[in-house]
Amino acid sequence: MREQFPFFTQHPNLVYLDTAATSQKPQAVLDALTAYYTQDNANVHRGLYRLAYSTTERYEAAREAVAAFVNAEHAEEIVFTRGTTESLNLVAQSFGPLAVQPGDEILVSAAEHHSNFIPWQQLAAARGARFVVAPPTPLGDTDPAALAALITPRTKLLAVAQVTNVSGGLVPVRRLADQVHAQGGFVVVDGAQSTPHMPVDVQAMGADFFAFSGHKVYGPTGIGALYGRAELLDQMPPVQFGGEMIDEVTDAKSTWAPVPLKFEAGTPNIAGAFGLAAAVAFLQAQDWSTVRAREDRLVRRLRAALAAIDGVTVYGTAQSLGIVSFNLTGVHPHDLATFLDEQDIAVRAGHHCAQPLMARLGVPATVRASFGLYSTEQDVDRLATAVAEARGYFLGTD
Ligand code: 7TS
Repeated sequence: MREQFPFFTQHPNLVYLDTAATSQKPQAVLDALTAYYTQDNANVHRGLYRLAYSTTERYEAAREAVAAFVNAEHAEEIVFTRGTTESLNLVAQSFGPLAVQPGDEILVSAAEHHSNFIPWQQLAAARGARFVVAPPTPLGDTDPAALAALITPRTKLLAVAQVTNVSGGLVPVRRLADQVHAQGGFVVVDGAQSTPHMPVDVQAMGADFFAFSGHKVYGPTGIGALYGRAELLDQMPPVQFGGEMIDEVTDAKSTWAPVPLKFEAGTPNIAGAFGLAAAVAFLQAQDWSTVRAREDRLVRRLRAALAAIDGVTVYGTAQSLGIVSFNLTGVHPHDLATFLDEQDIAVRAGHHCAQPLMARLGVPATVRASFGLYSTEQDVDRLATAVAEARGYFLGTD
C-alpha cells in the first residue's frame, strides 16, 4: 500500500499521523491530474470542438463517480465545491433561509468542526432562530442521546458530523434523521471524516445534504462535493453568479441553469474533479472489511500504549475511526507536538477547529494522531515510544 504513495519515497523516515488534516495521494490520483493537464486540458460546458466535448463528458463522468461513491440516486444531486467547508456554507446560505424562520431551532453537537458549527450559528442569528448546542460525551464524542433529547417540533435543521474530527466517534445518523424528519426538519451531514474510513450511503443514512472533501479521501485539495436531495436543490437559489450557471440573461433579469450547474458558477476545478474521480476509484477498489480491521487494530494498539503512560488522557473510544486524541498532563500539546516533530513524527496539536468542544473538555488543545490506508504498526510504536520519552524529557522520571 505504501508503495502506491510517492510521498513516502520522499520521506522514508517520516511517521505521518495527520491524515485527518489531509491524506497523502496515491500515484493513480497524481496520474489523473497530469493526464488532464497534459492531454485533456480544455474548459468544460462551453467549447464546441471535440476536445472540449470529451473533457466535458469526463467531468460529468467524475460527477457520476462521486454520486456512486456516496450512493446518490442521481448524478445531478452532486455539486462540485471546494470542499466540505464550501458545501456546508452553500447549504446554510441557500437552503438555510428557506427552511429556518424566526423562532425555529437549529441543532448541532458541541463536537462539530467549526465548518459545521459557525455557518449554522450565523444562520440562526440572521433568521432570529435558536442555535441549540448538544453537549458531547465526557470523552469528547458527539452524544447521540443528548442530540435526540434536544430534537423538538421547532428543530428545522440538524447539522452533524458522521464521524467527528477530534475523537473519531461514529454517529448513528439514521436514527437521528428519522427523528428530525418526523418533526418536519432537515438533516445536514458532514462527511469529511467518515468518507476516508468507511463506505457511505446518503440514502440509507437519511441525509438531506451531505458534504465531503477530496483531499481527505486521497484526492486533490480544492475539490469536494455537496450531495443534496434533488427536490431541495431544485428549490434553492444560487449563491454565486457568473458564467455557466445561467439559462438566459437580459438587462432586466436572469434565469438559472438546472441543478447542479446552477451552483457551479465560473470555470470549475476540472483537474480536481478528475483527481477526485481517481481517488474514488482507488477507495472503491479497497476491501473495506480489511481496511476497517487494520485501522481498528492501529487505534486499539495506540490507545493501549498511551494508556500505559502515566499522565496520559485518551479521548474518544476504542470504536473511533482512525483518530486518537490525547493529552499528557503537565505538557502543553504544542510542546509535545514539537518534541514529536524533532523525531520526525507528524501529528496535529491544537483545538482542531473545535473550540466549543475544547471548552467542554476543559483543555486548550489536544494532540491528535490520525491514520490512513498507509499507516503501520511501526508508526504507532514510534509515536508511543516518543510520547513516553517526552514524559521523561518534560517532567522527569519519578
Ligand atoms: N468537517 C470536519 C469533520 C473536518 O474534519 C474538517 C477538516 C472540515 C469539516 C473542513 O474540511 P475542509 O476540507 O473544508 O477544510 N478537518 C481538519 C482537521 O481535523 N485538521 O485539519 C483539517
